[in-house]
Amino acid sequence: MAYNYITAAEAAAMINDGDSIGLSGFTAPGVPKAIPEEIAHRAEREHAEGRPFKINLYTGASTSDHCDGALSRANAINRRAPHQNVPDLRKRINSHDTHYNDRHLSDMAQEVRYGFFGPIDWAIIEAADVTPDGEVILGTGLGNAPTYVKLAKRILIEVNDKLPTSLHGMHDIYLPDDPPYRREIPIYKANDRIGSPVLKIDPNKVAGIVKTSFYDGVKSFTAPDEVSKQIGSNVVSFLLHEYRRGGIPKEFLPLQSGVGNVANAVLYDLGESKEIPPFMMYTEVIQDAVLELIKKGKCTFASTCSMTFSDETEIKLFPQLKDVASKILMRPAEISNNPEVIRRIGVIAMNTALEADIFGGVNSTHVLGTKMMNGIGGSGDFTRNAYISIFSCPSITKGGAISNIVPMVAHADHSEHSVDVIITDQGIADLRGLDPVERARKIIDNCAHPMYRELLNDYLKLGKGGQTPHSLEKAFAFHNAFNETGDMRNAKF
Ligand code: 0RQ
Repeated sequence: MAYNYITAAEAAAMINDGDSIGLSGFTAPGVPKAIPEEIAHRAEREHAEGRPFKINLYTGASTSDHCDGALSRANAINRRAPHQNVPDLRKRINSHDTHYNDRHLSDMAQEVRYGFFGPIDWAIIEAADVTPDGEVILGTGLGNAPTYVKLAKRILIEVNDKLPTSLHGMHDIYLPDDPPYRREIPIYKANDRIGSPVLKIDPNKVAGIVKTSFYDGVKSFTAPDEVSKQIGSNVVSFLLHEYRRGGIPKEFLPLQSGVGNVANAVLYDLGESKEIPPFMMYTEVIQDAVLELIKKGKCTFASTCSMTFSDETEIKLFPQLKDVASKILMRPAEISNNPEVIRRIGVIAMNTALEADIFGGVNSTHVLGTKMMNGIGGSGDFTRNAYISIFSCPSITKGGAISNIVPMVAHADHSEHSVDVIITDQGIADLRGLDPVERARKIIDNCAHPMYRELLNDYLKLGKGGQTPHSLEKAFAFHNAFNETGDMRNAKF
């Protein structure tokens, strides 16, 4: 079939106020870049004329400034799910200009298929290539593209000439049947391929193709600071200790790691360790550090939803993609983050907390309990189902005015029933098998900053018994002290 080649502005002109749009991609990679910006311009013009114009925007994870940034500045997003990390959108969410539904990333596609988010008007996807009979080579991130193209009434495609067609073969596209017909996801090792290398779409639904030319716009990582390095080294000490004592099998187990400086520091140290054997990753995002491990042979395979490589890395890698193509598979988010698979293959999960409490609860999403940061992302998919679930964070933030170890988390994303190990720059608290009071002592002694230990012990003494001896009166004394005086050290018990 001959497609209609159009401009991004022509594509944006087809979108109506109130439309629901599903985008391909996961983090910046794979997310369309030209059409969302034009939708933002369209919204600005409509608003200037006094007309309403907002869309509902569903993705795989966070996007980029081309998308969430531009659309939020134009106040053009009514409803948003399942994850975000762009400051302009965060402001819209916290002021309720945008209704944000923070979902586990593995849940999103199936919940859209179940109809929980209503009909999908448009799928907008980024591709390296598309054939006349509707076979699409996707880009560097998948997200929930297979579900969105299946459900959408119409499809728009950005064919990005920076994406090499040698991406063909690096995708593993698989859509599970929905209950009551779903069978097991047949992944038994991180490198099992189960689906198709191309995304099949109905060419008759394609409303137009826009030609673009963009790298993904991911910035290179700055060298980790001293605190991140210390946390990273503590995580690696924990893994080594577990490995030596036989807590991790001799073949090692697949790793999941979040994004950011600590994740990079951990992967760097793992790469340097002579004792840890080559390992696989079963994760949602791989960054530059994983590519280095793959090149060194330390990481033998990475199953992911997206290759979140910096532009610098993409420019060097794309002409030589074939060298690593057999070591990476990109899968839809509901497979990269699939609870059944994570449990079966024994993934070791490493995620980051904003704050953790003395009993092992973790807050990953809400600053001081109220302001949305990014969302739960994939951390819940992995934490709840992992072989070992590790959370890390610095012991203090903002020069010590905030303790990241608090009496009770001001928002609960991961409960003590799912969290196995907490690690800060101060040390490691292995919580497995411990009761709440034992956990509290270990977290205070090993993870809290020395300047907060006495206060936390004072809090623990307030408890009037019970399995988890909280003082409901004083549980948020740290947060209240920060809100009132700008420093948690002013908490009084
Ligand atoms: O504020 O930017 O003003 O300096 O929060 O803190 O230490 O830079 O943390 O960038 O590693 O992000 C949990 C948000 C950590 C992230 C979170 C302030 C701090 C700073 C950021 P400034 P850091 P990181 C993989 C899995 C959930 C999703 C997830 C996240 C800013 O890891 O979004 O895991 N996780 N996904 O000063 C008040 C506290 C604070 C605090 C830090 N306790 N109270 N402010 N800050 N702790 C990825 C995907 O799912 C795709």
